[in-house]
Amino acid sequence: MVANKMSSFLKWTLILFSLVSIILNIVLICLGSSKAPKCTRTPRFPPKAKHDPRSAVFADLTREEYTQVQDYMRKGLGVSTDALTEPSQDFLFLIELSLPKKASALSYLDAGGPPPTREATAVVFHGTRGHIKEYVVGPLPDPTYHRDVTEERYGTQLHINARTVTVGEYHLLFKMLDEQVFAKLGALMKESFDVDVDQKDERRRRRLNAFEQMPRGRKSGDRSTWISYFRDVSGMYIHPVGFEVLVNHASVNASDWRVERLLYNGRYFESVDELKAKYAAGDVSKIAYKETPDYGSLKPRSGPLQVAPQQYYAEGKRFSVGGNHVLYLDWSFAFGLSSLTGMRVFDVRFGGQRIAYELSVQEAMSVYGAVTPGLALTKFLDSSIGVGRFAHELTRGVDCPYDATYVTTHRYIDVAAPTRFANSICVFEHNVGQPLRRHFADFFGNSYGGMVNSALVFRTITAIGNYDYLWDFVFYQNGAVEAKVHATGYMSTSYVLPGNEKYGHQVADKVLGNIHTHFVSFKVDLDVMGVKNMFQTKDMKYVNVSMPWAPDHHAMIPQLVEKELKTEQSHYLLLPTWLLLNGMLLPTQEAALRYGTKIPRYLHIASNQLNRWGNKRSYRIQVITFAGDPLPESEPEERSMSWSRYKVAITKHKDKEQTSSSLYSQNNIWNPAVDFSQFIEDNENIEEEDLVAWVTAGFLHIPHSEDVPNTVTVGNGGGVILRPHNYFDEDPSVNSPDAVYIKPGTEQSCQTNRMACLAQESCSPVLEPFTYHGFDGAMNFDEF
Ligand SMILES: [Cu+2]
Repeated sequence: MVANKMSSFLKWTLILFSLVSIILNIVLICLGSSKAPKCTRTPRFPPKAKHDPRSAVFADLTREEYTQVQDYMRKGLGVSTDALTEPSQDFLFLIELSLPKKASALSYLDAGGPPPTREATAVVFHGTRGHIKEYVVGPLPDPTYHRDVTEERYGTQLHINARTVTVGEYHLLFKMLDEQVFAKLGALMKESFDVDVDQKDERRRRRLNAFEQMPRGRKSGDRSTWISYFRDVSGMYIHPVGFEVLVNHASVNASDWRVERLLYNGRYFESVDELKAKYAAGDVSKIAYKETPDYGSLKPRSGPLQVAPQQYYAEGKRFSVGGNHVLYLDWSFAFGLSSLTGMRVFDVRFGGQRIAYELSVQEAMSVYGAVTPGLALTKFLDSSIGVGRFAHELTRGVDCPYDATYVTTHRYIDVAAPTRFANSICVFEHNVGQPLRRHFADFFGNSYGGMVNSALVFRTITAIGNYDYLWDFVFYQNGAVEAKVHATGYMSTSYVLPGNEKYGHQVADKVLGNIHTHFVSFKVDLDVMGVKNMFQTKDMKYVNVSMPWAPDHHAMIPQLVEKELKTEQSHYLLLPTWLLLNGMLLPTQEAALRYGTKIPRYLHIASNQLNRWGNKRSYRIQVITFAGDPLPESEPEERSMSWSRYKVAITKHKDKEQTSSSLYSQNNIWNPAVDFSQFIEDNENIEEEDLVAWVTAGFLHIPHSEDVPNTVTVGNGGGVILRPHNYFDEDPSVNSPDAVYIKPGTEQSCQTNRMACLAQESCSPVLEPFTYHGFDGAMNFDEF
């Protein structure tokens, strides 16, 4: 009985305790949440300006517009839009926005002129006729005309072999290699690479993956490609197996294609049959298959632990994305993402005043060194594959801050229908982790004044084959804007063979990380107080000066050296070198500043308008680069990358000179459709003209073991900062509401220091759920 009573007492005590505990928990949670309410999603203050719908003139085509142009081209020209169209047919490869002429865009934006006609560029690979055509199709949204602009844009016809290798051509190439190479080398494949060519079940068949060398041959019209093979594991690019095949696919008819050469374990063979016979006869040093560790995998080797710090918007976002127009504090700009050239912004304004008409990526190029054919002659020009084409979804909290604004884009390149790339651009404001400016007044009149460096980042990341490029445009509150690139992803590697050690470092068993350069071309069309600008340089020199108060005392004192450069290139470049070498001519100034020459440290696009202090208002072009040497001009491929000769080259703006490179440069590298050096050959006057600065930045990459599995972004980048220089009368960030000022006695006041009240005002972030659709637009050759 007693025991029973005791147990009932215990039961009720426990129930009571549980109830009290639940109520206490609810109270505590409520108290907690009242302390930290959810952060507002709506901005505390509306943007200073309104979105400008006219920025739509720079907007990429919508999905509907792509479809309209596709329909028009299919019906009007009878071109195929099938993804597996063969090279011998006529294939609609690309549809892109055709940019408006600058004069008509400016008339529309600034002078109330009519909107420029919205048009698309359509690229057709006319396999039936042996050439490539670029058409302008318009007006959008309901096209009624098309015009062949090939000759107008490039001054030449484009041979069909200047085309990018399409999915349709790859499909045929892989089929041919399966039939003519792999099927015939069963024993070698099994013993050397554990590849079972007879396995009928595709999903169970172990295979090798292909990666190509470019350019494809030695002269115009060639289309012979060395294909290197890699293990079919994650991070295939760092698993070369020592097997490479040279395929001639110059004919548009796949039946004419043939294997011209093979490389196996460092030895060359004329044909598959020769390799097969010599292998069977034991006349070949064999590669014995060995299971390799999965060192290229990006699977975490430890589970998630404590989350890294997160930034959130305590009072809503201070920027706004409306259509393709962005507003951020004093900044505004329009944006686009070209399949070919990548990220670009237009009509960039600070305080309502246009600073740049266009700031864009043009090309990403690299030159490799190796002993193996797969990388020995490799010069990649990524815009021929598409610098912006592979902008897949950005991962929240990794590729961009979790709570960034994400923009979905559409593209039409080598597809059957426009492709949607969800969340492929991100925009965010963040604290870059250092003050923009600050001073602590110690000795007299104690005070502290400072301002956080909170800047807007506009980003996309494009995974072009092995490498992933981060493209950032950063807008700072002092009126500076930065364009930069960082490389990550997998480096290209080759199989370790004798003599290869000159070309890099070994990074895994039989794997060499090969030396290469990264060069990136940016177009910087600054308009400083209008389009009439000049190019100025500034630097320093030490001058032996006598001191005014003691004339016999001389000292070397640094002085400012200012110059205005009046023509696109110097006259001396047009004269024989011996004149220069003999010192008979002093080089005059040139606005095409070659790498390897002494370049003034300050480069400016300036206006004749003066600031309050009588100085020419200007923007400085500060190039951040660790580029390797440009390819010697004696090389026949150099003309395709002649932009990379110059750290900065200034040209007079021309609509015809829209890009420094072209879609056709890679596959006709010896006779390119665009040779940048010709932009400056006419040596035009650049005084009081509309100027464009073409900037080359990059880095020399000597791969090392820490490039496994991935090259990291830290230190692997380059870019250009455009900084106001006598443009304003003082630093415009003095007007920023982020500025903080503290005097003795005001340490706790929030009047000029929001930080003092942050602890009381804190809120908990409202986050979007995590989603990922990155695989939606991915290429997958397994499916063909
Ligand atoms: Cu690299």
